[in-house]
Amino acid sequence: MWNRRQLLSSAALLGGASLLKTRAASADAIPTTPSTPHFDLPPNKGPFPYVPVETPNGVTLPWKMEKGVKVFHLVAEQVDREFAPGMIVKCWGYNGISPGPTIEAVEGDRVRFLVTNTLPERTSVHWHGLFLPNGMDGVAGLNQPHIEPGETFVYEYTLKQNGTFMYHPHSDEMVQMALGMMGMFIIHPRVPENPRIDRDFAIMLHEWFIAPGTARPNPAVMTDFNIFTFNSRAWPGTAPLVARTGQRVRVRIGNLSMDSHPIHLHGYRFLCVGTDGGKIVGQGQWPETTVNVPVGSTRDIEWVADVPGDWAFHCHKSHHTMNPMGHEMPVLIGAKQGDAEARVREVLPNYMAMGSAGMGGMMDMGRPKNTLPMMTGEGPFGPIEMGGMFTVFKVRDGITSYGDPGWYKHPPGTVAYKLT
Ligand SMILES: [Cu+2]
Repeated sequence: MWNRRQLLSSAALLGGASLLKTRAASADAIPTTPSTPHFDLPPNKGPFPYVPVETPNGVTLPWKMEKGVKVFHLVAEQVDREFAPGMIVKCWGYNGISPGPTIEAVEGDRVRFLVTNTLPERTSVHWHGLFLPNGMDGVAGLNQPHIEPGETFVYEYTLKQNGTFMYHPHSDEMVQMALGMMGMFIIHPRVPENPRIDRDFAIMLHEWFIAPGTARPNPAVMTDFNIFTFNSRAWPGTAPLVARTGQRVRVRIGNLSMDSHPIHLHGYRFLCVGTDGGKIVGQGQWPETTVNVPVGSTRDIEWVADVPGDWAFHCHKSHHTMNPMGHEMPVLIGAKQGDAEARVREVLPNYMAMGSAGMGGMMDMGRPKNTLPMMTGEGPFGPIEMGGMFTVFKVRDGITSYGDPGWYKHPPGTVAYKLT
């Protein structure tokens, strides 16, 4: 198997483009079809005493009531997750999906989680940010025995707070989280919120290293990741966030990756209204256009969608809106490359010299199978040249469905134009 250094040094040698030609053999066959999430309970039926949270590209965990207790079933298992068309990743997750289904409940609920482990190694579940009895906190070895393969453990406690929290393993945590085991845990307040939230989204951030041409994330990589995701989907695989003009929107963002992610919304300012430490009230809320979500934290942001359009929503670290590329290559911006490209092509027919005038035109230079283009996505005006942690907040007047409404149709005279 090619290691990262071999890929990168060959990239540097050939001005960067050769890594895209590298065939990396993987011990794991690349899956061809993604699995669909499965549950042993039917979907929860409303009406609920809250507006249900929407997990873009994800699902909500069903439950059933048993003598006043909300009973959930989480199955820790291996899953094939499509990050975007053309790339399926061999992850670990819960109930057929990574991130695991979003857990939704109400402050004061008594909740019981059956956790079944079908992984090849032991696991546990930690409930990040929750107030609970020490023996329910899920740190294997410290608070409970590990859940061995084939075993089912029971966690039960009463929800004593509201807000945005998370769940993840605390047993071989480094490997299991690198492979995608994590999920959001939303607790609604007992008293309905005022003003009411119309659109409530949950997004789990994550970053991965998946060598070009392979399908298994590499848990040993600590800093130089090459795939960045919202709910384990990378642009152009990320679903848009859709709202009707005038609606109050909240996005709950969780981060269990190895880096902070400054998440930016175009066209608006929002208020930071909560963390995994709880709600921020009144004067404590502050306006931003970018919210930094530190590792091991959640952030809730809220605003009123009063301006129609297609507004970009993305991580502001520019490499986090890219799909796989090598990072240790010489800079060729402004370099005179002469006939180098033609000469290299004599031995590597598909070689393309790395941009002397930038990389914008190099959207798709060909690549190993199961690997996304570095910058991609086609918009109404041409290539969008993005990847990774990028999606579009779509606001429309008078819509009656939250399905993708397509591209925004700009009123005449409101689009930047070429001077003639
Ligand atoms: Cu980021």
